[in-house]
Amino acid sequence: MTSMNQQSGKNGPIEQYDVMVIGAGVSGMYALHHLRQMGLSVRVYDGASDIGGTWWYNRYPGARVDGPGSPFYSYTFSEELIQEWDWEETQSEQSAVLAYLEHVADRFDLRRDIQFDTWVQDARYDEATQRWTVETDTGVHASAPFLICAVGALSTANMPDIPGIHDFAGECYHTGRWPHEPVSFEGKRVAVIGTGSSGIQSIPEIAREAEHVTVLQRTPQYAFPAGNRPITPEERADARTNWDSFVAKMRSNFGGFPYDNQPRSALEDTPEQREALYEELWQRGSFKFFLDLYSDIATSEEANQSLADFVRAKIRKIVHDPVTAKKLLPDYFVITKRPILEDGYFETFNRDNVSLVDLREDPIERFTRTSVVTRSGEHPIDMLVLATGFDAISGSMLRLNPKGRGGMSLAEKWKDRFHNYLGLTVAGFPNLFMIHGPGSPGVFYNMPLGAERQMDWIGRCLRHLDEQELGAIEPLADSEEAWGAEVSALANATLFPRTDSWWTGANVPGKPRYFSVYLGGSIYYQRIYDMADNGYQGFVFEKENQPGNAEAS
Ligand code: NA7
Repeated sequence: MTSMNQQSGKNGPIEQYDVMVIGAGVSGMYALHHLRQMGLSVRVYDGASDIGGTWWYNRYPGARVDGPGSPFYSYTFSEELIQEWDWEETQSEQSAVLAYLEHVADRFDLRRDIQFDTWVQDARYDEATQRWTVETDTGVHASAPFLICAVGALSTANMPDIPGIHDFAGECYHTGRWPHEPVSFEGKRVAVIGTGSSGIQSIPEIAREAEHVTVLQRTPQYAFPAGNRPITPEERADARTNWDSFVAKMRSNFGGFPYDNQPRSALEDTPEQREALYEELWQRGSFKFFLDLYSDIATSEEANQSLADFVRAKIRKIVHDPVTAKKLLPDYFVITKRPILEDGYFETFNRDNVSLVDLREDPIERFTRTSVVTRSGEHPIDMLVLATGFDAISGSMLRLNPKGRGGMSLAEKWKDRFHNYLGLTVAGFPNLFMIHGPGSPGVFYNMPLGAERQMDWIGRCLRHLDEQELGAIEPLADSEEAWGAEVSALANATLFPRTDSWWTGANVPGKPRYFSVYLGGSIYYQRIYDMADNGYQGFVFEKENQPGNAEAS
């Protein structure tokens, strides 16, 4: 393989690398480290001013890990990291996660190969040279045989298109693009659109300070107690002493955390026993709620109903005003939208300075310079918070919109479905790899660990190409079709596709509507390694610099 040097192109010098990585978040940082360890020259580009990706952007008040949490939401590639990093809480706040990532960047001297404040505007494959070239908004022109897209599953902000929204003259912030300067809510009338994780985490924080908060809710949500607590010295010592066995468990367990799933069906228990379990889990809180639940909550309507009823009863009990409580009651299958962890969200509606607008009966008509107007009337506001989420999973790949063989754009290829093979590669886009893209377990798995495991596979694939003197790899169209069928078959065995969510693309108008995450959990990693062991089954290779000389595998 080549190393970094420069060649001249018609627009000036072209930097040459072995691999270019787009994105310096959790995935891109590990990609850089791993590729460097392989002895490759790597350049990483990121539009942000520092590392962290989603954790760099999402600094809204109340932002926390809302998965199974610390210390297992972390890298596993270096044991030193667990030995030297003190996680303080189970649901770490954004600043703590970012501090950890900064520590990783320092420890492995990552920043020297990352170009920040640099947006990749164009990425295209050249069939003759078997190389990708990128052009950036800072005038960089660079080329490498391989392009790794670590662009993030939750990084392209979803901006609502509401009449007059650009006329609003007050402060306006999207939770996924929160300013770095402190935002004061004091004495302000704030409207919040959106009640997903970001809205539900930030609304109680905003309400503590603001003069008034108007929550504009399109879909009521099931939310569960976060149960955040300090990590005890014993837990920390246990994680450090037994790190290897924790990692082994993380790698074998379904979701990538060292916790076993409850194997029992809800229907094996009496209603009283179910109620007792739900109450116990509710009191304890945390994402472990979902792991310790019955095995069929996401597959059996009856099991699902029992938990949905339990949470609805809790909401009715917590919220004093019955009219508000009724508006807050969700009516879809519980956990078929991303489960949310909350800390005082429902209680917030008992405050005098918080009101709820149910957009399903009272939709937003428009914004003016000073207000939001819903069907029932005008709400004067000083600040608008858009907690409206992301064009998730596929959105950032489409924003990059790489051009593959014959100049075909990814947007063209993905207009009806996010065709891919193994959630890693795309036919017509040789030598391009995705981390946490559609077709992978991505957001249904411990994301730092998932990124490591996908990247290790990619590294092994690059080594294979080098050893075999192969110039390009891409999947066959048939392989993509079979993989797509496998993704859908797994999803269709559950209740997930039956609810509108960002998992199904329903939150973004015009987006292909299907459940694009691979629901096999850790089985996925076995599947992709089996494919590699079987001679990269389903892929086609080209010899170095001999385009068109394809060898099916
Ligand atoms: P989510 O979970 O996608 O939530 C976005 C919220 O914004 C949700 O309540 C949406 O309602 C609402 N929304 C989106 N567009 C509109 C418009 N146009 N009008 C009214 N309401 C709207 O994003 P989050 O940032 O909260 O969380 C994303 C993930 O980050 C989270 O799941 C964790 O994994 C971490 P809807 O439900 O679509 O009706």
